[in-house]
Amino acid sequence: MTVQNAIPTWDRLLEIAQHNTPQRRMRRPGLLPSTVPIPSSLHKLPLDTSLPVLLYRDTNSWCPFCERVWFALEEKEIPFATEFIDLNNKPQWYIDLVPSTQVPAAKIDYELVYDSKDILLALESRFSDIPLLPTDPQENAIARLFVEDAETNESKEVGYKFLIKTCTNDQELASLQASFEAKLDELEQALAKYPGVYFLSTFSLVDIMYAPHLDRLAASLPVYRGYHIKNNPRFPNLNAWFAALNERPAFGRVKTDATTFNLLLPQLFGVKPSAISLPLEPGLSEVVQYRAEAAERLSDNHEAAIGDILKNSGVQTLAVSGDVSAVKAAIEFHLKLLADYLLHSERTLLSWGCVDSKETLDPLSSTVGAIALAYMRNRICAPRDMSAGAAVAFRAAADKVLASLL
Ligand SMILES: N[C@@H](CCC(=O)N[C@@H](CS)C(=O)NCC(=O)O)C(=O)O
Repeated sequence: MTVQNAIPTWDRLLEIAQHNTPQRRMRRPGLLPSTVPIPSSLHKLPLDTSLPVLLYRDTNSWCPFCERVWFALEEKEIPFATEFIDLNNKPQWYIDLVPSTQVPAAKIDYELVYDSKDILLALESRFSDIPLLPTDPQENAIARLFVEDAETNESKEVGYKFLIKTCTNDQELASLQASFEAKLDELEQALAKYPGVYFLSTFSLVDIMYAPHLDRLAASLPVYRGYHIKNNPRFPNLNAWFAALNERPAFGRVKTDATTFNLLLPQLFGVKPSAISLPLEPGLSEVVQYRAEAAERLSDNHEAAIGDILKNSGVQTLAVSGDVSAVKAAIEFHLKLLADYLLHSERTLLSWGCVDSKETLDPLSSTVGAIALAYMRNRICAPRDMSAGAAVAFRAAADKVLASLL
């Protein structure tokens, strides 16, 4: 039996993957992004009912302010539609519609609101079934001050400065670090004010205000500055807060994975990582549901993925006499191998190791496969293409299959 025959068809891979994960996306043929996550509360509304919220957000799902709003919509189980705005080429109608011209903006019952904090507060006023601010008037007033403080206390600005500012000497860098640590100390104290792990006695808008920014800083500071917030004994409350956030299904749907953000930083800010490798978050790569979600995305989207690899990874140069058919077949074969590995783990690699050696050792196929897998590993962007957990599983599996080729 050859490897080609041993690996199931795309349809079969998709079927097995969908059996193991409830995650689904809506396709948007010809548009960017090519899929959109289905809001987890969409089923609450009868079909053909107009959705109460329209969220305008960035095409690549990188914006931390948009993440705040999406997080709240998921927590509050509000069904919503999304309109994507290309920030590199904003449509004139958006510039005319939104005074700041920034994302996020939202229409809540057809009324425009913009600026993430104002959108969060507007959602709170309109949708009270699952409140994210205390109902007691006195506590509510304090909570609103905390929300305001999260916006104005400069913790995120000082954090990003430490992350990306070009420093001319060690002293300057040490001073940026000290300023950020002072901000984190303040947050440590703020987290200690109420019982429990959150900023208030229950999860609230205050947590949502901080989550996307602190999550990005915690992911990137180790790679770009060798500085750790997570597992740092100076910040026990922040660490308990991160752990609790990561248990929330809504955060799992909206957050980005560390690699997405770390790969993006040089492009966004021209910075260079100081760490040699970008470590994957431990623990997530073996979660069956995340592996299945990654396989589902790949199987469902394999034609676009193959087209993207052919066009943008450089493999076309390996085509013999301009005929790309063998290159294309090799890409497809290795992507199927990856999907199969995500679904069946070691069984895939075992079959890989004991099959027809001629096929296994075809150097053109292996070289194309290695390029395709390496390209896709870093091309995946969470949560644009799949959830953060699935992205980690995808990258870890691509690394494993790549290693098996070598
Ligand atoms: N204060 C705003 C900030 C929003 C913001 O900075 N959005 C960025 C994307 S992360 C943006 O739209 N950038 C494009 C631009 O400024 O033209 C909020 O909280 O919503």
